Amino acid sequence: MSDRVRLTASQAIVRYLSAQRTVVDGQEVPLCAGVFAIFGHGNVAGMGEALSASRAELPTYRAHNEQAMAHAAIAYAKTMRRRRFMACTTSIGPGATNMVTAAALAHVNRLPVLLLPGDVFASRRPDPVLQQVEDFGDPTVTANDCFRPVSRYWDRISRPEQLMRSLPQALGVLTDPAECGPVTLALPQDVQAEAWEYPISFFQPRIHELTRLGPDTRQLTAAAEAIRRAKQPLIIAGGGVHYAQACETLARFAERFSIPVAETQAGKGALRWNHPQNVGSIGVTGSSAANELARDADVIIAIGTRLQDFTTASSSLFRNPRRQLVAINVCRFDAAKFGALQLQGDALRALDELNVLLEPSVSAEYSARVKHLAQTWNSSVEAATAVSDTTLPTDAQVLGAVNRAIGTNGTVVCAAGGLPGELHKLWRAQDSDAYHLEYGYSCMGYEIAGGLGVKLARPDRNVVVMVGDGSYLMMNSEIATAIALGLKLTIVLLDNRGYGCISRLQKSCGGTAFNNLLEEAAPAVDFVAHARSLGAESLQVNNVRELERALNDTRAQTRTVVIVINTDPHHSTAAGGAWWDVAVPEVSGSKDVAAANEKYRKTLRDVSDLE
Ligand SMILES: Cc1ncc(C[n+]2csc(CCOP(=O)(O)OP(=O)(O)O)c2C)c(N)n1
Ligand SMILES: [Mg+2]
Repeated sequence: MSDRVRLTASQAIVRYLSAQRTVVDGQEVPLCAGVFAIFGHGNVAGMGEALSASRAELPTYRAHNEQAMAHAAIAYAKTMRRRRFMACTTSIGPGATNMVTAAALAHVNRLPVLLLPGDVFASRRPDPVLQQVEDFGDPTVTANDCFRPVSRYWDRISRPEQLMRSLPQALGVLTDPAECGPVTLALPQDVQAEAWEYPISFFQPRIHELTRLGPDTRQLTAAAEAIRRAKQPLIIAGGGVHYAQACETLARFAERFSIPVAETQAGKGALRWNHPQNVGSIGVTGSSAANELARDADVIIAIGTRLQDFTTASSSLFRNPRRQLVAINVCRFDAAKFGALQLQGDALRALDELNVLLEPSVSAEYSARVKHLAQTWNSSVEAATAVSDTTLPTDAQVLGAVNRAIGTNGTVVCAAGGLPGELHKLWRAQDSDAYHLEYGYSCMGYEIAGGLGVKLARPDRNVVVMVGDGSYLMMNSEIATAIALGLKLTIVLLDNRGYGCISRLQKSCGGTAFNNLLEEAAPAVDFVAHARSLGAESLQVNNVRELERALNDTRAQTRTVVIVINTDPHHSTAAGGAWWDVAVPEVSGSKDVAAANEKYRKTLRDVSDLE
C-alpha cells in the first residue's frame, strides 16, 4: 500500500488542520474549531471543494463580511484562552484585504487566527486576473503583501509541497504562548487546485497542549529578592493571566501575600470584582484606588501585560524613580519594557515558584489602606451606575442596568467608543469569563462580530454586546450570521447620535464641536427597524428601568435581540482615571487650543519620563 496520498493543496490544508487536536477541560477536541468562509474566485473552486468534502470534520461557517468573520474567529480564540483557534478563507483582492484590519487586531492582542486569503495565479497565466492590484515593478507583490506587517507568520504557497514546511511552522506560531498571533498563508488560486503526492504520515493526528515556559533561576531569585523588600507592592494583572489560566493561582498568591491586584482591560476578571485584593482597573480608565496605589508603589509586579499606554497612563504611573518594576511575561518583548526586572516565563509557573520563595511581609497599615481605597472606589462605582429615571442616561447608568441584569453566567462584549473606558472602570466581573473587551486595537465594528465568536465558544454564556451607534453603523452584518447560526446575542445599542467619546476628546483638546456628533437637523437612524430587517427581535427603551426590564424579559428567548436606548453624548465618569497623552497643536488661531496646548506642555513636564 502506498504511503502517499494525492491531494490538492486545499485538500492537504483541510486534512492537516483536521488532524490537529488539543485538550480542553480534560477532553480531546479539534485544535481548529472551524473555518469562516466567504467564497469568490480565488477560493471557491479550490478551498471550497476541499471544505465541502470535509464538512463533518471541519465545519465551515458562512459569514457576511471578511473583517467581521475574522473578528468572530479572533473572539472565539480569546474566549478559548488561545487553546483553540479558527481559520478564515477569502477570495483574492477585496475579500482578502478586508481581513487586514482583523489581522492587525489579532497581532496587537496576541491572539491566534489562521488567515487563508486567495491570491493571484502563481503561474501568472491569466495576469492580470480579476482583482489583481498589479505592481508596476515587482510582479511578486500582491494585495496579500498587506498582511506581512500584521502577521506573526506569513507565507505564500506557490507550490503544493511547500505546505510540508509551512503548515507545521504556522501551527507552531498559533500555539506558542510567546509568539502567538495571526498567521497568513496566501493561497494562489491555481495552487489551491494543484495536486501533489503527500506522505500520509504528514496527516497523523497530533495533540497540541499549552507549553509552560519555566522561569530562569537567576531571574526568579532576583524577582523574589525585589518583592521581598516591597512595603507597598501592587500587582497589575494583564491578559496573560487569563491565557496562562492563572486566575486562581493569582488569587491565592494575592491573598497569601496581601498584595492588591489592579487589572488591565485584557486582565479584567482575573479576580472577581469583590475579591478582597481586587482594587479595580488600572490606568487612564482606572479606579482611584489602583491608580493611587500605583503612584505610591515601591514594587509593581506586572503579570502578562503589554503595558500599553492606557495601562501606564501614558507612562505617568511609572514615573516614580524609586519604584521597581518586576515584569512576569512569557514574551521577552513585553518583559523588557520600562527597564523592568524581567521574569520571563508562564504566569502560573512563575507565581507558583515565587510562592515557594516568599513569606508574607506586607504591613497591616498597608492592608488597611488598600481596603479603605477599595471601599471608597466601590462607593464611586455605586454612585455612577445607580438607577436613574432620566430619558438621556449616561453610559455608566446603562452599564449599571446591564450589569445588574446579566446574571451569573453573563459575558459583556465591547471594543470601541466611550463604553470601553466606562466598562473598565465600572463593570463588576463576577468571574473570569465575564468580561470580553477588545482594547488592544479598539476596533469599531468588532463588537457584534466579536459577540458571535464568544457565543460560538461559549454557547452556555449569556452574551451581551454593548455597542455605540457609531460602531453599530460601521459593522452590524453579523447579526444576520448570528440569526442564521441560531446563536443568541443580546445587543444593547447606545444611541448618542454620533462619536460621543471623540467629541469629548476634541473638546478637552480645546477644539469646538466638529464632525463627530450628528447635526441636530440630521435625521435619526431607525435602529429598531434596521435590526429587525436583519432578522433580530428589536425594541426601543426610554430609560434604564425599562432597559433592565427588557433585558430580563428577553433573557429566555433564543433569537438575537437588539435593545436601543438613547444616551447622553456629553457625559463620562469623572471619578478615577488618569492622564492620557493626546498631542495638542502648538500653533492655532483658537485661544482654547492655545490654552489646551499650554496645559498639555505643563502636564508633559510634570508626568512624562521622556521630557
Ligand atoms: C475602525 C475604527 N475607526 C475609527 C476609530 C476611532 N474612534 C474611536 S471611538 C469612535 C467613535 C465611536 O462612536 P460610537 O460607537 O457611537 O461610541 P461613542 O463614542 O458615542 O460612545 C471613533 C471614531 C476606531 N477606534 N476604530
Ligand atoms: Mg455614539
